Amino acid sequence: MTMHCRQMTPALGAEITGVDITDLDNQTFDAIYESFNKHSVVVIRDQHLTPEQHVAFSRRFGKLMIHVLKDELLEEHPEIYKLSNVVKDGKAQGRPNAGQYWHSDLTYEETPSKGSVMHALEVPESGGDTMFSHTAAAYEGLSDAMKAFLEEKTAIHEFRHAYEKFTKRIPGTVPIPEEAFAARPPVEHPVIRTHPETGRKCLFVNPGFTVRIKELSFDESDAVLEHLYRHMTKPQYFYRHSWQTRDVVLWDNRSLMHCAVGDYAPEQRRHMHRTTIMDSDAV
Ligand SMILES: O=C(O)CCC(=O)C(=O)O
Repeated sequence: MTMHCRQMTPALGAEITGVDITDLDNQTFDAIYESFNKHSVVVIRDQHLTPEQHVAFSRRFGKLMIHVLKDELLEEHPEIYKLSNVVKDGKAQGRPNAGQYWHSDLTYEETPSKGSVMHALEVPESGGDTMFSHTAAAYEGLSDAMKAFLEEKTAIHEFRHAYEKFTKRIPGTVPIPEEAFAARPPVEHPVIRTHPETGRKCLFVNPGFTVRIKELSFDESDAVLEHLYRHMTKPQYFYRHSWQTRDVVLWDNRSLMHCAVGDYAPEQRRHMHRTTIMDSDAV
């Protein structure tokens, strides 16, 4: 098999074909890793993975994180977070409507995430895409005055924020237990982070988990964040992924935000498994 890599947009995204990620030599893995750093979203088509193989591939990128929502983890492999609208024998097979707001995974953790690896097991006939926006390209598109203003600013992130602001408004949302919120108190991260592998500066705020910019008043923080979010979601920083069954999509949480599109009919099954890699450079 020969690996082929096709860039999707100038800012982000690459599609890789001709690989079997269950059987990768080091050289091919290094080429995928390089593509992950360079393009931030890497789509690898037609992968038939067991949960063990999904976890083993993800571990090649770093230590894996365990999601705080314990009920949504795969029983035998708690590194896998299940996102699903499938109900079997009256039991939900994962968290429905997850991530339907702009965010980067797990920025509410003390040590945030390097990247995520999602395997599509069932996808709707149409809809259920995931949108990605590039936070380094967006940073580079700011004026020098705004870049200077944001330097040394700190943002507060909290898991509860996304639920209060977005998720609980979705009809049929499954409530999140108070213990999960209590287990993830607010944390602080710089508003601008330097990507440890590319050296590019990235905006590290997102509508889902960023509560406010600490050094500003509440009103000022709301205005600055609203401006940044409008800027970060401009089409030139954007790639929209239309899922095919058996896609594996690898995305960089240091240089991206993403948003799941909740536009599919409830009878259209969408069943995904996700692992999340820790950013050990941030420890
Ligand atoms: O289901 C998706 O498309 C993305 C879900 C999501 O936002 C996440 O895994 O964080």
